[in-house]
Amino acid sequence: MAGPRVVIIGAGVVGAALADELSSAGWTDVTVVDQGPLPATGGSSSHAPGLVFQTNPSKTMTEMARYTVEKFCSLDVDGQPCFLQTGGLEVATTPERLTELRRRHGWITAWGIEARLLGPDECVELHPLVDRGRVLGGLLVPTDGLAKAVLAVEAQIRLATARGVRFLARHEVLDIRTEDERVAAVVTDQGEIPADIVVCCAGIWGPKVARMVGMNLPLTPLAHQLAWTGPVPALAGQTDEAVRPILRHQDADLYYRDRFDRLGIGYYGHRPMPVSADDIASVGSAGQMPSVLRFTEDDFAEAWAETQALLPATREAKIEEGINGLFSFTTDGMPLMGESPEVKGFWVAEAVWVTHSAGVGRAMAEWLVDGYCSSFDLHECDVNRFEPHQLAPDYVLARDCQNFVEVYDILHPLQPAGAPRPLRTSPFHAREQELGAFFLEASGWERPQWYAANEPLLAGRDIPVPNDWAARYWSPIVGAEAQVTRETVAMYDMTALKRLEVTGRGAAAFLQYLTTANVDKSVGSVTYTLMLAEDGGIRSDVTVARLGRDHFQVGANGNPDLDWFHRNLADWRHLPAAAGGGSVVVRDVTAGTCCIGLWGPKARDVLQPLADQDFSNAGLKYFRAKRAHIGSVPVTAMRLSYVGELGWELYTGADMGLKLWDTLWEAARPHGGIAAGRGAFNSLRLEKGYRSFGTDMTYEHDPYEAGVGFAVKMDKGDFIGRTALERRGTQVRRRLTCLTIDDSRAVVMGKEPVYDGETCVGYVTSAAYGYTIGKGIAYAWLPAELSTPGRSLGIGYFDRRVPAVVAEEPLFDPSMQRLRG
Ligand code: THG
Repeated sequence: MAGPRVVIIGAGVVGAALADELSSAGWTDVTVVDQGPLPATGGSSSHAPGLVFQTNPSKTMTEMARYTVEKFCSLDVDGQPCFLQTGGLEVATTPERLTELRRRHGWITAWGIEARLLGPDECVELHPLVDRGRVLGGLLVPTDGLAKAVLAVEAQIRLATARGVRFLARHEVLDIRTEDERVAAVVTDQGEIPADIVVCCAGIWGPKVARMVGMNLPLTPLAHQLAWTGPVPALAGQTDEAVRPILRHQDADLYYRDRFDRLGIGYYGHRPMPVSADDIASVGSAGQMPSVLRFTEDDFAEAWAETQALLPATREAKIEEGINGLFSFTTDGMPLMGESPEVKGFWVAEAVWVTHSAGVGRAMAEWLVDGYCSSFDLHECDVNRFEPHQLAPDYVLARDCQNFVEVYDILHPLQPAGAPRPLRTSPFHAREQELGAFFLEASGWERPQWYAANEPLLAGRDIPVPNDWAARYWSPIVGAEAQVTRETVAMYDMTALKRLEVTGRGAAAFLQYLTTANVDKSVGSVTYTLMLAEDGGIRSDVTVARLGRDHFQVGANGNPDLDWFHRNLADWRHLPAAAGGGSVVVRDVTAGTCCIGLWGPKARDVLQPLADQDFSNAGLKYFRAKRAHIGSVPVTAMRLSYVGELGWELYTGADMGLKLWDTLWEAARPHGGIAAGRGAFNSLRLEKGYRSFGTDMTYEHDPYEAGVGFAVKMDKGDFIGRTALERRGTQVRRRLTCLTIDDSRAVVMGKEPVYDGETCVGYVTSAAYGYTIGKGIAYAWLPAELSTPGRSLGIGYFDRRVPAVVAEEPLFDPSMQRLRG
């Protein structure tokens, strides 16, 4: 009844929240160990400044922040509140920032939290210390505020303790004992604690703890400056801890909070100061606060000057104390949550800030108890999302430091990470460079967005130029490449598409169980199918090609897919051989192979003369695969197209990739063929209505509302998620909906709010201009009753409302003549 034996390592904001949530869900055989005293353990929670700004480009992060706010508002310790709901104010002192605040207002509105854009006078009214002459405007989120982290830890410890959870202070974890690739016990300096499940919530010590089970945890503790002024005369007599909103001055990498008549000042503008987790003392040996380093005054000089400029009243005050406090940063700014890929029962909830802590505690508790998380979509948080190179210490350190530098920067959604680049290059890379490719990055792969060499194609074409923001990382060439794909033929570098090979006697049965469509078809079949979680949410959409009786190639979306296969395989292996158990192997073959998508009405004219196989419609039908030679290159050809045109994905080994490119290129040129980039690709797939997993649909959506119910075959045998789908039925409350935009300059980017009149009713997932249909396209999640074709809505875009109309989809070739011809 009490659930499995759980040991949580770390009693900071995350560990305490998890203990509370687990015990409230009925798992009470829980022990929380911490090397420090309670409730101020000496980790990051103990010195966290406590500012909770909920606004975030990630819907999940905003929702976890919102949960934290709501929970902390309901907690107190002997009457002392755990949250001071002061509101959160971000001010702009540059025109660029003012524009950025409008974008941020869009996100927070889209994610369902009330927020307001303010003029300069209103900013000063709310925060009278702000110099009216310096601010151009602000963004106010009234529910933001100050978390009292240590109090919140204490409150949650009390709740959990009352349900039987044990908290062991001053227990240093020395090792984690495993048996048969499972956790067995946590070894502390005061003896062993047996465990079925261990959850590492050790914050900045996380990498050290994870290494005890051989797990590489990609986070870096970085020092961040927090200073406190002495009394500010203008604040004299303030008897409440905080009366003004918490304040961000992102143009100068600064934030502020009240503490009676003093101010706390946080600063991200200094040089990155990374610290290796191994070099952080344990609490026992360092006294109270190994997560707090000495304040380096020189690094703060500019912050103080900027502060006196924005808040002139601080000129009458002095900096009295300060710290360089350690926090965790990750390569993509998201937390690390989930189970070790190798040691069963070892879980992590790491790189979590106070802002999201209670939400993460909730999510982890659901995940552990139910096997999935129903309150939050965790696909961006999965600890197993990383490609192997993203776990390299050099990469992690460089990216984490860069994220520190960029923490308040205005980042375009398409802006690629800077260094280290290039990392992964396809065999076509040299040719792409010769064609003047403008590269963006995908899973470390350099991927052309468009090719400068295609500039002459613009002659005679009228490609609409989008507004300023959408015109970044864009060229009119994108439009020309899209149109030429529909007119003649184009080559697309599809190498970044993750490819998994599934082989062995049980492969067909294994894949049947993991996916929603029937994939146990004839050799040569290709099937578009979904993978679901137990709750019926979409885990991924994949193509499954049967290349032999016991040999499948899966076109996947990322490392979480590989992890999902391995995780389920571990259970599958226990099945008797008769049921296919014990003989399935899953391998990521992406790096050793490559792929060109050859698509367009002339694709067959290019390919057939080069091939030793029949590529006529009779020779290889739509969604069929076969092996062939293209010139001297052995390929696997799959007839399908994410851009919605006749053609094939052509796969070969990395060794012959260049030869494949050159062979196709030479044959395509006389037909007017080109190389085309991802910009065109994205526009074409939206015209065709093809969803992109992780953007348009994800864990929180079921197949019917996402418009991919056709890929679910309830008349096949059992598969993961089937029972949940039966329970849910095909009725939907909300729907992924296609909108079109007539104003050709108003190209939106994704994550914008969608309005019905003055009410926000949903949000955009992905968008592009459709160069064939001559309209802007935006997919959006909307209530089902609003998703009827012809309905007029508005998209909130910076300070504008872009009129949009619900459209029948797909917008291009609904009868599939292009693809099946
Ligand atoms: N190619 C391959 N695998 C992939 C992708 C790909 N796996 C990941 C991702 N992309 C999957 N997404 C899609 C989306 C749509 C289609 C293929 C992959 C597609 N859909 C047809 C349709 O909806 O009309 C399929 C219809 C059918 O089931 O017959 O083609 O790009 N290899």
